[in-house]
Amino acid sequence: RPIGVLDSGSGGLTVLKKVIEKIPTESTVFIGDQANMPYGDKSRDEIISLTRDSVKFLLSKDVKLIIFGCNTATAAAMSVIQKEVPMQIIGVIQSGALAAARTTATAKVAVIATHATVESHSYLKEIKFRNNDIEVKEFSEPALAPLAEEDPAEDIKQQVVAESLVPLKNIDYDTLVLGCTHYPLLQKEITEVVGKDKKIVDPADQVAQYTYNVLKRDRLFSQGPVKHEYYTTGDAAHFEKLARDWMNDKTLKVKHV
Ligand code: DGN
Repeated sequence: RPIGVLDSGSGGLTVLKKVIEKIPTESTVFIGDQANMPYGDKSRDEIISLTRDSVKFLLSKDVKLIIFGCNTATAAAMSVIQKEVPMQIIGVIQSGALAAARTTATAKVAVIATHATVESHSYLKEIKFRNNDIEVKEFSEPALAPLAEEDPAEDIKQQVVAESLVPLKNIDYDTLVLGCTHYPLLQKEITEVVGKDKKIVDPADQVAQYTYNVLKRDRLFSQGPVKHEYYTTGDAAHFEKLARDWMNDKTLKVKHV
């Protein structure tokens, strides 16, 4: 049985890629809810209801485990939806918080995320839960997920990222958490703006490790042929181009649902 991964869009691919690299023997089903993207500016109830629809889709594909490859869905919907399904849901925020707490040497962490994730203060709470001495500053970046999704020309990406990250200039931190799964798609531009001296945490690395641990603990490893399926509620051609580039697979097919 496959592992299911959901997101509001292509950001979840950054999680999926790390999971496949870590556990190449597993089949996966990915659903991006591009038709309703971005989630970051929606109400908690709306995010829960949209995430529930994607979970139902993944259940119809007989998944054995579900990864919320979306910080916004993890913050708003994971605790509610976990009660409704029989298998474990793995979110991205606990993993990101753990990685951040381990990475910072100065106990000063900055988090960039969607509005909904910042409003929930999930990163602040989860990082402080691990080490209360760490100072956490959260910044909402409404322009960045749509930017990654649209994937415009390089100069436009650089300009929007530079403008969005101006508030980071005035604070003291050594570790930056990419608190939205779309942001690793812009990691090159983000690194250029914040400087190479900052440590950048992509929660997906820890998510992949944690997923491996859960499969091992619950004896859920698969044997046999591996298949990766991709679905979107939006424009399949646009998503297919982005997914082929990011996943490095020129034959990858995306279906509309
Ligand atoms: N990729 C999602 C996240 O990690 O929060 C949200 C992107 C969005 O819908 N704005």
